[in-house]
Formats: sequence, C-alpha cells, structure tokens
Amino acid sequence: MSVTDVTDLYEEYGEDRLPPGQRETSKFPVLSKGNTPKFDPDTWEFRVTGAVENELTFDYDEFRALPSVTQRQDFHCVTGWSKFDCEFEGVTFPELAERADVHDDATHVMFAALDDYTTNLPLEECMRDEVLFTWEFDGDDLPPDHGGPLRVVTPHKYAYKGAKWVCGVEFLTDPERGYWERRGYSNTANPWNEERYS
Ligand SMILES: Nc1nc2c(c(=O)[nH]1)N[C@H]1C(S)=C(S)[C@@H](COP(=O)(O)O)O[C@H]1N2
Ligand SMILES: [Mo]
Repeated sequence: MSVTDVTDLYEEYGEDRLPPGQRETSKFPVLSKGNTPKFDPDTWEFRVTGAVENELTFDYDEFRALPSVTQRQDFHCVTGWSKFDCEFEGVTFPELAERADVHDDATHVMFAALDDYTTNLPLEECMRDEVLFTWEFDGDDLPPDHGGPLRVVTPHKYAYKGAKWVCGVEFLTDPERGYWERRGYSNTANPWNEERYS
C-alpha cells in the first residue's frame, strides 16, 4: 500500500518541524489516564451520533472494511516529546463524516473512548485528511497500550486530542470540553504555539 507523507504539515503552523519546547525521541512512550481496556472483537462497536443525517454503527469488521489510507505523520505529546515518521493506516475523518452526512449546524466534535476518556475539537479541525481513525502502526496492529484496536491521531495537535480506544464520535452544535480540556490542558492544543495549558 502506498504511503502518503504528511510530515510537512508543520509548514502551516511554524518554521520548524519540531514544535517549540519539544524534544525528539525514537521511543513511543505510553500515556493513559488508567488501564488499557479489554478489546472483544465480538462486542466492539463504533458509533457516529449527534448532528448528522445518518447515525452510524459499525462492528469491528465493518469499520475495517471502510476505505483506508496509510500516512507518515509526526506525533507530539504535550509532556514534551515528539516522535517523527510514524506510519498509521486508517480511515480519514472526512471519509467518515461524509457517510454520516453532517448537518450544516454542526460546529464541534466530541470523541469518546472505552476508558471513558473524551476529547473535543472544532469540526473544521477534524475535517482534514490527516485526522485518522487508525488500527495499524508501522506495519503492525496498533498495540493495545497505544489505543488498539482503534485510535485517533491528530498530527496538527498535541496527542491528547487523539482518543485511544475510540468508540464514538458525536457531532455537536455547541462547544463542549473533554477529559483533559476540563482539567487544565489547552482546548486548542496547537503545538507550534505551545498551547499546552488553559
Ligand atoms: N482513551 C484515551 N485516549 C488517550 C489518552 C487516555 O488516557 N485515554 N491519553 C491521551 C494522552 S494525554 C496522550 S499524550 C496520548 C498518548 O498516546 P500514546 O500512549 O500512544 O503515546 O493519548 C491520548 N489519548
Ligand atoms: Mo498527554
């Protein structure tokens, strides 16, 4: 499968590929608020709800059958490390939004995860091909600690905007805050502006 390199995305935001205050690491640390939830492929379900024409439900095989892309992306953690050249395979946010037929008055998005984590973004920050629902990292199944079977990646934002173990996407007509956004992390999370805390 061909790989699209989107590591030049930083040019929209700053001079340097490495955002200010970050250091590059080749490791892939795990950061979770709690334990890694168990994944049961027989009961796993993914839902798209809220301000959409078509609410959607996928089982695991149905989600994996959606058209997918593979991208090379950078990953920026708010705690100060960045990992370059991560290869993720998955479904783009716009691909999913198109199937849901999002209402004109939808302005925001809330992601929900199996560990009761949530995170929010404005709709326009999600409607980019680099926002992926991914199940594969560097050619292997996404490891459970890193959000397998399915997580979101947001290379234009600090990584807390990407829900691991994602199981739902809700389209909103008003802004709401997710787990860390209610606990002092930045609502906007632009790494090149060092928007770490609010
Ligand atoms: N469901 C869920 N998603 C989550 C988290 C979490 O605790 N639960 N932690 C977030 C934070 S704070 C970061 S920095 C990244 C870490 O991803 P990693 O563990 O793959 O490095 O996941 C984000 N997504
Ligand atoms: Mo984080």
